[in-house]
Amino acid sequence: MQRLLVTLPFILISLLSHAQFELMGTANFMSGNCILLTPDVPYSEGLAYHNAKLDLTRYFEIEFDIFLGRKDEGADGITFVVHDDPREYKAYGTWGECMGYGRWSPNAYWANSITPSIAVEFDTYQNLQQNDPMYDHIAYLENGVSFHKTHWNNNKNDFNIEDDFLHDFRFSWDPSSQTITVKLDGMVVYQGKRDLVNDIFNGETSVIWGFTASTGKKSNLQYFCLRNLAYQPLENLIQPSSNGKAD
Ligand SMILES: [Ca+2]
Ligand SMILES: [Ca+2]
Repeated sequence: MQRLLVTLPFILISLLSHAQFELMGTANFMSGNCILLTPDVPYSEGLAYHNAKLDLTRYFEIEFDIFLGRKDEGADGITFVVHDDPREYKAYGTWGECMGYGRWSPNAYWANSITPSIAVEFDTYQNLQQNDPMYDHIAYLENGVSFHKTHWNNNKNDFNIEDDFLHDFRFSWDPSSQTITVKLDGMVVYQGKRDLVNDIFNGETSVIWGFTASTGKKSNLQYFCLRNLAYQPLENLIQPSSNGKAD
């Protein structure tokens, strides 16, 4: 039995595939290893959850391409969500400005929203009720609250992500420092420290993850494309022996 020498920065646990996603609403499989969230049709809502839960006790990095549309005047955007909602793979939030994730008012507890949860929204339409700026932006959200006090727009008042391009999205979680890092096209768009297991998920370490999106009066084609899910190097990883069993 020999130990595997880890030379790559990450061990790829899985190359993602279509079949690993559970779809709701307008979500549908597309060609090119992509999953449709909403067509360019008003009042659509689509969600896609990976069927294997994330383990928050371990480092991970998730990488996708996201597409937010080709009309600068479209709506509403996509969220990446990590949740432990009791509805599990049937959990969804309010359509339109809440992007299938949140609720229109923080105090509207009766309204559909995904909670307990964290999310990152890629917001392409200004909704004053959610404190949106006039330009496209990215914001960190918790427990189904779409309202946000801060956002990221690369300090550009013409920031636009409905530009007919795929955008490289990465989300990483480091449990040792309790740090969330979100990147878009190589730029850090959110970084924060949070004890996710205790402060959000009430001690639960195994959580569901995926994407939500919606349209409202205005719309856009919105989808994501599969790339990688990677875990940290495993120094003690044991290579299976020739009979397929590890010892
Ligand atoms: Ca825009
Ligand atoms: Ca919005």
